[in-house]
Amino acid sequence: MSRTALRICPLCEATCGLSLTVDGTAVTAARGDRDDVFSRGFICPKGAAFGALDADPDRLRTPLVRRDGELREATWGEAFDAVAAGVRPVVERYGPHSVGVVLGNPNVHTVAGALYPHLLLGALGTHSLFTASTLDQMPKHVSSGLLFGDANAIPVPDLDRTDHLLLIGANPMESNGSLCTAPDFPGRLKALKARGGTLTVIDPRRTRTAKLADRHVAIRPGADALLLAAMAHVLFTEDLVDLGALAPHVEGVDEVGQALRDFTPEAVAAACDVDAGVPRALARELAAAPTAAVYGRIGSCTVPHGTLASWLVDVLNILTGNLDRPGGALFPQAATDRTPRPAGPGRGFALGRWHSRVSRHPEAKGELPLSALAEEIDTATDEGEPVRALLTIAANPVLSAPDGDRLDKALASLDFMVSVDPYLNETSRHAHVVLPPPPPAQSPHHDFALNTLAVRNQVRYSRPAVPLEPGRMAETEILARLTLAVAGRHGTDPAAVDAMAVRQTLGKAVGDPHSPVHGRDPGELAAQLTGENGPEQRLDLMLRLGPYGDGFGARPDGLTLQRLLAHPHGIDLGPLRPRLPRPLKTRSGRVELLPGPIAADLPRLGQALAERPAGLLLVGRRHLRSNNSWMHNVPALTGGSNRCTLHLHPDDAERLGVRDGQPVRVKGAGGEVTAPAEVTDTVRPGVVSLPHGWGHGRPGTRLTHAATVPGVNVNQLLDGRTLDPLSGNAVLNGVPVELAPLTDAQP
Ligand SMILES: Nc1nc2c(c(=O)[nH]1)N[C@H]1C(S)=C(S)[C@@H](COP(=O)(O)OP(=O)(O)OC[C@H]3O[C@@H](n4cnc5c(=O)[nH]c(N)nc54)[C@H](O)[C@@H]3O)O[C@H]1N2
Ligand SMILES: Nc1nc2c(c(=O)[nH]1)N[C@H]1C(S)=C(S)[C@@H](COP(=O)(O)OP(=O)(O)OC[C@H]3O[C@@H](n4cnc5c(=O)[nH]c(N)nc54)[C@H](O)[C@@H]3O)O[C@H]1N2
Ligand code: SF4
Ligand SMILES: [Mo]
Repeated sequence: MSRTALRICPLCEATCGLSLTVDGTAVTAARGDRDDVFSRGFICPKGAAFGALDADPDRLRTPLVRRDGELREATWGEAFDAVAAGVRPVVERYGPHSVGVVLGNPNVHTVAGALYPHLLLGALGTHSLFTASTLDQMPKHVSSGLLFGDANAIPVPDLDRTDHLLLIGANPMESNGSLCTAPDFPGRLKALKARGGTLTVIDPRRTRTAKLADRHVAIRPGADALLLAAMAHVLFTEDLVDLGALAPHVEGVDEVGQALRDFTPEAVAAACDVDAGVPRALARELAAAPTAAVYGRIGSCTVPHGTLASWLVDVLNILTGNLDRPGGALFPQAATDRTPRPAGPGRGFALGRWHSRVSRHPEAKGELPLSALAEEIDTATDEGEPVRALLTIAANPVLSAPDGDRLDKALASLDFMVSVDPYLNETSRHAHVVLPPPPPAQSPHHDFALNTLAVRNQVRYSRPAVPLEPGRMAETEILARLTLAVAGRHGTDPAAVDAMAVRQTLGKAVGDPHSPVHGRDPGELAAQLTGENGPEQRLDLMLRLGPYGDGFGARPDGLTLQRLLAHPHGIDLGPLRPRLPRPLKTRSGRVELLPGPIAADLPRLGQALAERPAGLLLVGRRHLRSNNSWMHNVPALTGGSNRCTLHLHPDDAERLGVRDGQPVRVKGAGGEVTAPAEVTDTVRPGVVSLPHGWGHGRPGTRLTHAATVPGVNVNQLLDGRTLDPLSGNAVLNGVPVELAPLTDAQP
């Protein structure tokens, strides 16, 4: 007897609603949910493989604990005993910063990852926090922090209404979008064109997205900040600056014009390797469009000037009056956001409140660069203790961060390591304790993080599609128990963690004059929470205190968990709306268009005007049937065009004597790898491309299928020393490399 269960897809940022066919406890099919208020039936091949991914026989079913050097199956009780016994002595002997925490990408796709890491970090009190954000979007957080006073206030392009989209270093036809949650991004791009809108794509590769574009600019990698600065320059010199309704909320416009005066189209042309007419035309088109949105992603962030490029994206949106207006770039308002406060000055955003121990990298948003994790473990200094114990949660930095070989050795040297991960992979193989979460069908889903980046305000919640298998533990409970174990409260009922979170939130809310529950009794409010367990009660709490919530009776028709459960396909909360000045938390209460740290970094960009890289530059790429490092174990998602090959342009292939399919040795600052060449004119001359997340098959891993098509780890070419200084983000694109073709006989 099969049944249908609805489940939001957790596999990428698009958050599509799926309709799963469940036979017993197995998911036998996944289709797009046509009634989903946001995704309307869209699904991609990864979502369609939900059942195979869920049932992957290599998923761990029980915790593993290292005994006599070997990872062995253990009970949950034994595993948490081992965690407490491993972490506490390190904290007590060397202090809290000697315990590192690594949070990986899937934390933005799980309920557990949204509700517990901050509590875990609070319990530990460590400054040694490293996340996938510094391999990804930290430059955007820093630019938002500086411009708007809130690192999480990230404007998203109004995809469904804009007349003109300028897309920089993003390939949503493969990635399905990022920092812009939009199920069926491809369909939304096609709709933009169908309604007469225009699409411009800036990318060194002619991607599937670039093929859709009205104009494709194949820029030299790493040069976007220069191109965007020249565009802003043109807006000033051609009198095209028009802030419109934004004007009263923005300060520093003239100062930006002054600061960018050297970045003329002629001055940037050679470094970008584009004609000076290009930035001029792009700026004029942007200014002339009735509405327009500038949007930058991975290719604009993971480069040496990532924060400046991210800042310039919003500067262009602001100078053309497109920030915070329909059809431009707006701030979403998610159902679990805090109740918006009245406008006014805030606390602002600070960088560098502490520094990494070895290379003195400044923290950003409470994080240190993931590129610096290996040295924080393997290098002694007089400054304090190295990281001696590590907790990795949903992260595989051995493949996703620079210089995996060094990190691999560093992890092997730790006193103690815990991984919360469903797989024994390149990273978790070093753990002393592995705590496996259940497969997605057995987990609840709500997009706490991604709804704050969605192109339409909406709210959806899925309860687990399948009950927890015997012997499994919900990931929410795993993280609650982990929090207690590292805090020295091992053995306490994990419900205490949720109860504490509820008490804290309510305590603040009742004391806040702007809260709908101001002055009420927290105990009485807590007793009203519904939900089957602590995490559901916390969701209920956030919904009820949020911008659409019932305010515990203050707005009787408002949102509650019960109301959401009555709408299994979700509740549409309408298109994005202008919200300024309320999201601003700068000290001035306005958008600070030329923040000090940005102004101080501009001379470095000035130096880049003279750069003319002579050799080859490496960029990455993504494939629709892959996701970072962990989906290569599902046969349906590998093979075909999803292979770890080195793309290079026919001109470069000819010059270097490389044949299609021939193995090529690629050398970078951090090491070398060998991959088969794929000669293609989709990369521009002077650029080669390798995808990331490959390089499987190290001993001690359990990824049976992935090990048969291992690919190579592109991040071995990086040494981790090249960062965007403001954000600490790794430079993963525009990396200088050398190629040497191998004869088939050479290894
Ligand atoms: N060269 C290069 N490197 C890159 C990038 C690039 O473009 N180029 N991209 C970077 C980006 S944007 C990112 S976000 C990072 C990603 O890098 P990571 O954050 O390391 O993420 P993944 O590689 O996706 O690994 C995710 C881990 O989570 C585990 N996992 C999967 N589902 C769950 C779950 O439900 N719960 C738990 N606890 N664990 C789970 C997987 O088994 C895997 O070990 O990679 C970065 N690395
Ligand atoms: N199928 C699939 N979907 C994914 C993922 C995945 O691995 N696979 N990962 C998810 C994650 S974690 C993220 S963060 C998002 C990322 O989502 P996107 O940002 O859309 O990621 P990419 O597809 O890597 O697109 C980045 C583009 O930048 C280009 N590029 C490289 N260097 C430069 C440069 O210097 N300048 C410019 N202008 N362009 C450059 C590359 O050629 C590439 O086409 O995707 C998410 N979705
Ligand atoms: S686009 Fe992303 S969210 Fe949608 S089905 Fe594919 S993997 Fe899942
Ligand atoms: Mo990412």
